[in-house]
Amino acid sequence: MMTPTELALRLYAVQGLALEAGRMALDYFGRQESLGVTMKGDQDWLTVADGAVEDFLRRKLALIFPTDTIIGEEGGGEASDAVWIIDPIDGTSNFARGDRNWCISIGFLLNRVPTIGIVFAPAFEELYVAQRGQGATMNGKPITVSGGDDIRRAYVELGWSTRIPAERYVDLVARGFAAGSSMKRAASGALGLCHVANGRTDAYAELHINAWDVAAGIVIAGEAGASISDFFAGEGIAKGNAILCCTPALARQLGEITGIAVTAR
Ligand code: LIP
Repeated sequence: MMTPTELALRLYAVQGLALEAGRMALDYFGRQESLGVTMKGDQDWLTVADGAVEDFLRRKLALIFPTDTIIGEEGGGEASDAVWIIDPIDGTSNFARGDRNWCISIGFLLNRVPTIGIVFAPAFEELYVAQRGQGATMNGKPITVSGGDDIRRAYVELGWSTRIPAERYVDLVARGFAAGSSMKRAASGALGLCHVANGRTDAYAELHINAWDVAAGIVIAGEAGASISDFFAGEGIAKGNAILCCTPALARQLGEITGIAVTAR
């Protein structure tokens, strides 16, 4: 059993690490010519900053919390009852092109339950923080999802990657427009979930996404009042899963449109 103090220590320590990692990433972001951009696959971007920031977070987390395990996008890792799931740069395709929509994402799962979420978007100076049962904040102020309840006024973000056949994505976009919703893609799942949490959008959906993109955002959006599909069911940690995160009032309709099961809170 982890005590409330041990959890509070983790929440406090990792906010500091996220800010430090953010400054490090912002320094790289400012030197676009030396990012050493490569492709891990089609439309799957990588820069030297991803590895450097992940190494920094791993070193610090292992030092402060030696019994916890770590899973990172670049270096992988093992799950355990106390596991950090980190994405050093989420939105790397934006980062590599000088677009500010990227972030550091650090999630903590206790006994497979998403418990702590920290997302820092340094180029926007926006720090999202949440702990299970304690609400969510952005830059220290409480945040909640929008009251969006009408699909014809809904603003929906749909994530995309080459992990899913383009036809399935195009079908989903067509169904969303046919229902009357407005849609966008901004290439960072972690920030996509945070934007549901602070009401900038009414929903985020993606047909397949990885645990490191959502582990933190699921806590933040959940504590802000969102209805969220059960991403960590089955092999979600190891293999990823589909995700739907939305206002409770839109859960039924968006569940039908996306085909992703979500229970309204
Ligand atoms: C990105 C995710 C996004 C997904 C992209 C990519 P990355 O993560 O945040 O939701 O649509 O394809 O996987 O590669 O920037 O860390």
